[in-house]
Amino acid sequence: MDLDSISKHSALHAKPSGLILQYGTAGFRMKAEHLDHVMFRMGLLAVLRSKQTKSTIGVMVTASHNPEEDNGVKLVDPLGEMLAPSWEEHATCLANAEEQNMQKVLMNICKKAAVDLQQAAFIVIGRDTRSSSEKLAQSVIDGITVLGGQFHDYGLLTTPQLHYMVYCRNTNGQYGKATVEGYYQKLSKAFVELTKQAFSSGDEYQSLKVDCANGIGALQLREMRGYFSQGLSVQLFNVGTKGKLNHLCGADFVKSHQKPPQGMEMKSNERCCSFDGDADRIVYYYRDTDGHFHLIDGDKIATLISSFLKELLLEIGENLNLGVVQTAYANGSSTRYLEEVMKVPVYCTKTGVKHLHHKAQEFDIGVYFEANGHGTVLFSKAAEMKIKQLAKELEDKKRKAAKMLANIIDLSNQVADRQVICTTDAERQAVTPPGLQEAINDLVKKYKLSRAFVRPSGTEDVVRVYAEADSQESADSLAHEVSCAVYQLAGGVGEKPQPVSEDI
Ligand code: G16
Repeated sequence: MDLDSISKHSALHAKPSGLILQYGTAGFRMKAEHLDHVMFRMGLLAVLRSKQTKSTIGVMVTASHNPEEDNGVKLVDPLGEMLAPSWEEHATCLANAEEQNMQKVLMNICKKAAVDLQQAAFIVIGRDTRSSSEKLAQSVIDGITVLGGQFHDYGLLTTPQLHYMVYCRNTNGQYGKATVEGYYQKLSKAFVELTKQAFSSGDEYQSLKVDCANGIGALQLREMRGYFSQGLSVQLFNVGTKGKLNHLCGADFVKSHQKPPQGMEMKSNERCCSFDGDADRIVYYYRDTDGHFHLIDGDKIATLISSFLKELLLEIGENLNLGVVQTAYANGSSTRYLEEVMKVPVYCTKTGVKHLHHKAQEFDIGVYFEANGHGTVLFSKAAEMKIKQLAKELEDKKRKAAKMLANIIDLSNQVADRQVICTTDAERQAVTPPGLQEAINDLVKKYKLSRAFVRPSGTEDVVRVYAEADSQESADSLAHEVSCAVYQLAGGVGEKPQPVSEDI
């Protein structure tokens, strides 16, 4: 490691003095103008992680659902999963090191993580459509090259596509081809097969309206739709030509405002959905014939997928264990329905795909979804082999069910000052500031079938307030009261929070 050269280049990406950042729910995020040094340093870190794991590592430049002015970086580990927690700590130390300490911090990471510096390193890079992303991706590349790493810059990609590229490269192409075309082919083939099996002839041709949040999803889906044109007709909205990224549109907007995005016309019973800025969230919705808006968020998606999987498992007669993982944001009714009606075990983890993913890996089939639309289905290697074997051996209806399960495997890309509030119990109980949890408990008692909690966001400088109750009015009122308690007990700084609640 040429430490002098690193220091020289690092000075070209100097850290604003005093700026302290934390590797949060999904990497580093903040105003784009403060991120140059972080990107350079994450280029360095990706090389060390690649050397240590002897595998390809991914770096995604995106701030996902955040406003256009923000940016961020997510690191992707060898099997397409989020960076390991011990390396999140290294990332935080490196991002916060003052210039004069950079060499020492790098050497420390190498020592603690037993990095073999002689080992080769390979990094793949993707970025979203933010105007700041291209330059920030270049800073990542500067960090990679100064440490002698090799790289492939994919340019504009969705986050799930970058996860896919990493996984393909580390499985020698067995999972699929590490190209954008390979991604389209793999997913569309499984989708077209699955829909052929699911519908009998004479079923209506399916169509879907997609709100692309004015982000990268528009570019990729425009290319991809040609691959599944037989199974689905897709109309794109909010494609980035007029509106601002994530502004009045996108999955986060639709979920938190419980209404359609701007820029999309909805007729009754049309199927619609929204992505977020890097297309790793999806929520569906429709209007019924009376004009009422219905949202199918992550909770409902998890329930629908689990019912479908359960039916197929019953059909093939296999007793594979199926579990669902949610976060504290999951609506209580969805949890009750899964546990009591569907008899599926449900687990609650902290917010962040990385936490849910980890838990879901404990099952033969783990369905995980955050209410905001992040999620997928994980199949254990043993379950995957069993299902693929049965798809060859079984006959008639059973064979069809096994084939459908096999297509679902290929379709699910299986590859994660507000700090005054500290939480415990999967972030459902506030430990600090003193008195806050007691205040929330007292407020909750005033409403029927109610629940509420607060937690500091890991991606934005806000405190999130969640509330549910037996009516929209009560939920709104509880959310408002809880946010007032937060405002008072957390010091009364900043803007008074504007809660958004949800009917159950
Ligand atoms: C990221 C994470 C998600 C998390 C979301 C909000 O999403 O990947 O798991 O639910 O942030 O986190 P918080 O409530 O801590 O701000 P994205 O789509 O922004 O990458």
